[in-house]
Amino acid sequence: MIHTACPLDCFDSCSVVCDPNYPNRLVAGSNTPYTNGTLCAHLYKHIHEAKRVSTPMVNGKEVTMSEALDAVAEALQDSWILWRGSGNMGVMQSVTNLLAKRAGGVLTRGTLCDGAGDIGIVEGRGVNRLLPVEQIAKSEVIVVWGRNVTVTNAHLMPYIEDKELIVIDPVKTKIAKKAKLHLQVKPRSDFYLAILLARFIIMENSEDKEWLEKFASEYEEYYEFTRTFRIKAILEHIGLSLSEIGDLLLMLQNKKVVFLVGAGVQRHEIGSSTLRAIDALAALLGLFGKEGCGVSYLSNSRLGFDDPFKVNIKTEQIAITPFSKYKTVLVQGGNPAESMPCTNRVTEELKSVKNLIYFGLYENDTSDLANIIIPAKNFLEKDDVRLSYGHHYVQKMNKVYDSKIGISEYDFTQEILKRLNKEPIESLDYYIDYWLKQTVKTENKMISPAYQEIPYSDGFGEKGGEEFEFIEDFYDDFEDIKALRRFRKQIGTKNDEFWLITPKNSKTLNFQFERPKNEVLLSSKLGIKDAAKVLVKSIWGELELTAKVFDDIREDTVLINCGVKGVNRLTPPISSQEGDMACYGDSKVKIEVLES
Ligand SMILES: Nc1nc2c(c(=O)[nH]1)N[C@H]1C(S)=C(S)[C@@H](COP(=O)(O)OP(=O)(O)OC[C@H]3O[C@@H](n4cnc5c(=O)[nH]c(N)nc54)[C@H](O)[C@@H]3O)O[C@H]1N2
Ligand SMILES: Nc1nc2c(c(=O)[nH]1)N[C@H]1C(S)=C(S)[C@@H](COP(=O)(O)OP(=O)(O)OC[C@H]3O[C@@H](n4cnc5c(=O)[nH]c(N)nc54)[C@H](O)[C@@H]3O)O[C@H]1N2
Ligand code: SF4
Ligand SMILES: [Mo]
Repeated sequence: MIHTACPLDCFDSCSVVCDPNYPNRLVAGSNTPYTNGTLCAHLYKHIHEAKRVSTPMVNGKEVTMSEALDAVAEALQDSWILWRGSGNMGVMQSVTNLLAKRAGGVLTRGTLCDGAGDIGIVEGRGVNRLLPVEQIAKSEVIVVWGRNVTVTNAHLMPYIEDKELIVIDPVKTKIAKKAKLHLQVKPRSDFYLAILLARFIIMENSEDKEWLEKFASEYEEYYEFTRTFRIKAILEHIGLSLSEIGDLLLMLQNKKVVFLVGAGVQRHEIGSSTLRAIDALAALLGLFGKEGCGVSYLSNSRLGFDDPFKVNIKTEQIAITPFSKYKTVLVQGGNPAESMPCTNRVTEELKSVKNLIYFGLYENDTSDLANIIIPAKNFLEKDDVRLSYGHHYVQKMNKVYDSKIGISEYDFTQEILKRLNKEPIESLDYYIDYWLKQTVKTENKMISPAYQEIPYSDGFGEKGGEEFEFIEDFYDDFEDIKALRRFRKQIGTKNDEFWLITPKNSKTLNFQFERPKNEVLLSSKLGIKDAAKVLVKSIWGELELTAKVFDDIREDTVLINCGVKGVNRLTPPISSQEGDMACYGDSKVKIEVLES
């Protein structure tokens, strides 16, 4: 049997085994205990259903791989930028950083995913350490905050099902229906909710003074900061009642509490402050460094590793990559023409570049625009190492079979460097070993060097011993931006606009596989009939969709699934205040009924 791991962008990073005689029959492995005997349908679709690009193409003509690589080498003599998506989460994807370094390329910085939250955590705690699943399992109360666990993180369910569940989400998700308390908060208001909760905890004298004196002694100054926000204004802004807040506070007291925070709370300009305020709340309750307590977010999977692919070269912010500044754009493992915010801007820019190279596994909206297409190898056809943002196991991804289709990222890098007469990089084994030798080995498993059984038990900062740092200043001018005011002037007032949320769904993995139906989900209170044709408009673009009445959502919010074709025409071309992160949640929309 050959061991590998699921390469898809997912909290669970499942362990996979393959019988080389039946190489496409994938079975759950045991290199991480969380895989627990089951793989999901995404992996099946990845290998069996998604239409693969198999032939290299240059300017619409089928060519050999060698000819296509010649064309790439030629194109990289112009100014160029590498834009990498998250189609495959193996570490070897980043080997192309070395190509950028040696061949004069530019990289992107930041993420489309979790970067605002990550920086908010780092500012408060000094380092974003993963809360081990074992600690989540030991908790008594779980607050699921903007994380759709049953859909995006299903392998965690057995660890939390028996706990007292609180869910904070604008949607009554499947897990919200199981919860003891569901706070159906307004989108983009979690920062304010966390501030209010912090203030009430101190007003009621229920903060953990003993722990705070030792590890977060500036909590009284933080209390003063929370007092600069008006309670009444916040309650209105978050769309919750005082009694709901009271219920939540009661459930959090003197219990082992874990906050399971997802990417959903931080897809905003202010996303870093949101995570920092949630962390501050956890600190007031003394939830760090203790068994069965903590805040779990998407961790930095490379923490503690010396990264052989780290380079120090020019970068552009990923969410607003200015493609047209470059003659050549190399897209690897991603689909910016759909996944980036503000699709109208992105496609216009991608169309304007001289050479758009797509290096990927499937046909997608970006490959449709590209003039050079390089087929990639899939994860069964190459060696790699899988880290995880959801657990601390490290997995070697062993090649299962050779294939004539495509080229690996490692070979791509070497072949282009050769064509450009640049110094070759080290061997593939060198890099794989470089990662693996840094892991900690226990009971036939490999663990990240950053693993700590109970993170922050010695305090904060990279080495411990430091205090938690509370947020001291904050600004939020969303309602005041010029573009939003102009939009309101053009097409109506504040009262008929809705928050747009675009969360993940069970059918698709980001913009891959079966695309969700072209629907916008909205409350029956809007009076729009099921199946009506509607035009959804934001400052940045518009999209025709079918209305689907959905009473599990707030009436001031509409939902379009991530993966719906064109959804990002509606999202803004901005980067978060900190963390260089895309702000998919910073969009308000109007709905025009075209045909009911
Ligand atoms: N099936 C499936 N699984 C996936 C993916 C997928 O596409 N499909 N994608 C993977 C990737 S790349 C990632 S980053 C993770 C992300 O997984 P999650 O962290 O679960 O993120 P989202 O699905 O974006 O949002 C989670 C929840 O946040 C809610 N939400 C939206 N806006 C707000 C808000 O302002 N406040 C609050 N409190 N809640 C809000 C949504 O309704 C949703 O229920 O999932 C991974 N797993
Ligand atoms: N509106 C809205 N937009 C979003 C989000 C949202 O919640 N709402 N979520 C954002 C998030 S969290 C993320 S992570 C991004 C994801 O954004 P992207 O990574 O750009 O999107 P994917 O659709 O996952 O594209 C992955 C591509 O990788 C390619 N691929 C797969 N395996 C390999 C391989 O081994 N090698 C190579 N070279 N290519 C491979 C496939 O061809 C596939 O098309 O989307 C973001 N966009
Ligand atoms: S749950 Fe996630 S890691 Fe596991 S097989 Fe499915 S996509 Fe892959
Ligand atoms: Mo993501």
